[in-house]
Amino acid sequence: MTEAVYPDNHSALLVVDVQNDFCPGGALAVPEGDAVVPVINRVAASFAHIVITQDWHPPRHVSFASSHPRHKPFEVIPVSYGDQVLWPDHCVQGSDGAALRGDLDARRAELVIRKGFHREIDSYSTFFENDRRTPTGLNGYLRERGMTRVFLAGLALDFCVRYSAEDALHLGFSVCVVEDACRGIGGADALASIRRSLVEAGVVFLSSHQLLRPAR
Ligand code: VGL
Ligand code: ZN
Repeated sequence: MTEAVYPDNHSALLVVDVQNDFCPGGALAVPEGDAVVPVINRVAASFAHIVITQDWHPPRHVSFASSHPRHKPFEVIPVSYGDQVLWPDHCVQGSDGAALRGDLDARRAELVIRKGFHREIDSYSTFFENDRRTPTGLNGYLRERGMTRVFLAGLALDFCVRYSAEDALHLGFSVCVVEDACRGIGGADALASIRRSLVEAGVVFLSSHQLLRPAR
């Protein structure tokens, strides 16, 4: 039995991109993406601080294959800040696909942070856009409110969750991934290798069942 983890008052749950387009039936569906919702709803009770992120692209966004004639979704092309995977159009601002899942209990979230709204820059991480320079403001928010530890949950494990975890580590947060509250786009082998590299970097993977509820 692995040990219990107690999210204290300086811990935040980051609920990453639990949006219709990343769930089955959506434009960029993550396999079993909807399965994270009941887990997140349950673990949210363990946290005094909950922040939700939303992928929020304008039409004709640079990450959309449809913005690049002759290219197809899932191809990789060079853009100003490096390689960019091209995706089907997804999470277009104001669309149903961009909405948070209706069954996600967002009532106690203290902040909803949107990312990917600059047409020329994609943003996987909830801390920095893909140019690795443009901040989303989340670091400042968490710091100013005394947060030192982040717990990540949501979609997709191999993109937004992964880059958020790496940035959070570099920014000096202690970082946990609630593994059963995440799903990825890639296959099992790709996900296992990402997990290994994150663990090596210092990210703690834990199960939702290890999270204790604080006495508040
Ligand atoms: C994401 C691909 C494109 C994510 C967002 O939330 O992981 N992945 N946009
Ligand atoms: Zn996106």
